[in-house]
Amino acid sequence: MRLSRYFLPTLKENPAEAQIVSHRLMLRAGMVRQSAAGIYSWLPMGYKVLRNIEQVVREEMDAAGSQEVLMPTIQPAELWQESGRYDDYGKEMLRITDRHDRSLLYGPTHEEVVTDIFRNAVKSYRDLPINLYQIHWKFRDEVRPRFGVMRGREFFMKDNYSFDIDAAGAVRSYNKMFVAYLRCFARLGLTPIPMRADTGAIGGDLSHEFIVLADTGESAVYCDKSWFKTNPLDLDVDFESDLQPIVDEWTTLYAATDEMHDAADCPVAADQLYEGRGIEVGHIFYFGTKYSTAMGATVTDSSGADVPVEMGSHGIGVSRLVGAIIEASHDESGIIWPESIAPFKVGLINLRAGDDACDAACDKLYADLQKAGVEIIYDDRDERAGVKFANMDLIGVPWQLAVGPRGLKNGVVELKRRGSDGDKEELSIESAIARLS
Ligand code: P5A
Repeated sequence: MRLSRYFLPTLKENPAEAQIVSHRLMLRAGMVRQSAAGIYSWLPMGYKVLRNIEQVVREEMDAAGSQEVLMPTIQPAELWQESGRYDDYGKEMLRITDRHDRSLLYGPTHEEVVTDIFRNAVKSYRDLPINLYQIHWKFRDEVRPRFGVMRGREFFMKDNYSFDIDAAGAVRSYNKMFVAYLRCFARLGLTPIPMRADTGAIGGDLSHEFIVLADTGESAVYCDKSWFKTNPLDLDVDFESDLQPIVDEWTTLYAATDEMHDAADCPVAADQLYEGRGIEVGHIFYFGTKYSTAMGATVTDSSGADVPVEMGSHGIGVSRLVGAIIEASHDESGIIWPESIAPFKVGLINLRAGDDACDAACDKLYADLQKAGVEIIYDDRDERAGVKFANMDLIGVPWQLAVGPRGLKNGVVELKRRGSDGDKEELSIESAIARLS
């Protein structure tokens, strides 16, 4: 992509409405624009990052054996009346009346819709377990939408739903999601802390939030200091094996949310306690038969008896992750994207656009790297070098490749890794192509 033609409305000044760094940088880097309170449009570069994160999440859900579906954003009120949540959900639910006076709502979550699909289609324990997920928009009329996409009203969520014949199966499904989340967040360059959590409006009595440490986060974190020394994640997991030991290893350090920590039988000893703040990027729930009993989602078990199906649900805040990753990875000049989700891997900077030698070298680098399948943004604009470097720093492209007349005289271009304290390497055009391909 040539920057001269790319729709990237960057801002020089810090927008006054943005209180935290990720919100500031997302606006300044031209990633999103607010349409109404807590409702955002995603511009080309922001959308590219959102899609890249979505893809990592999708790959991990698929690896864990879940199947992707797409459910409607608009749901009938009847399903929520059946589950008993229509009144409970309160003002966070956006309620809609259609022209026939039927009550609808914009889904804040999809337990009811998926349970309805299940009860109409599955009748026998032989068809279980089933795991279904979608990556889709939700709407929650938050009292105080804030921090940009971090607490939006309309937001993008991955939501997975598991169906099992018994509690043991449901725990296996829970563990698969637990481990899939660890892998997912590790691929996104994050270290998540799984914390025992309150189940709130979703229900049930087993749940874990996955928290990323950030001073601006809205969640309190209590955990054992030794947690930070451990990194037991083996990315080569066989999802069919017993995952309980991995889950145990990640949950024995008493990490907990504040309510859970206060209620714990053996809270972390004062001298070992880390107290901080973080962002909740995922939340998994096991709620047994709460929805299946209320909505009559039963299957026959091996003895021929009808039993309500055991369920869980598992969410990842995909749009929130964009903000969380920026909170975890930035410096005073801008964003530092992990390579796994960067909108472009290479930023090519023509230090003297209009100079024949510079233009020719850049054209070759641009064409050859594109041919090699490298996502590249080429700053071909007639701008000062300082402006171009500042722009590349702001938008966070992992590799910056600068081409100038002085270097070219010696047959070299300059390669810099974003976030590497300015270490630059000079290399020939051919070796730059080989290195980045
Ligand atoms: C799990 C999947 C659920 O809704 N039902 C389906 C369950 N869980 S949750 O914890 O309420 O939400 C899952 C994740 O969504 C993100 N999230 C938000 N992101 C941006 N803005 C919001 N207002 C918002 N609310 C929730 C969080 O990452 C949360 O963990």
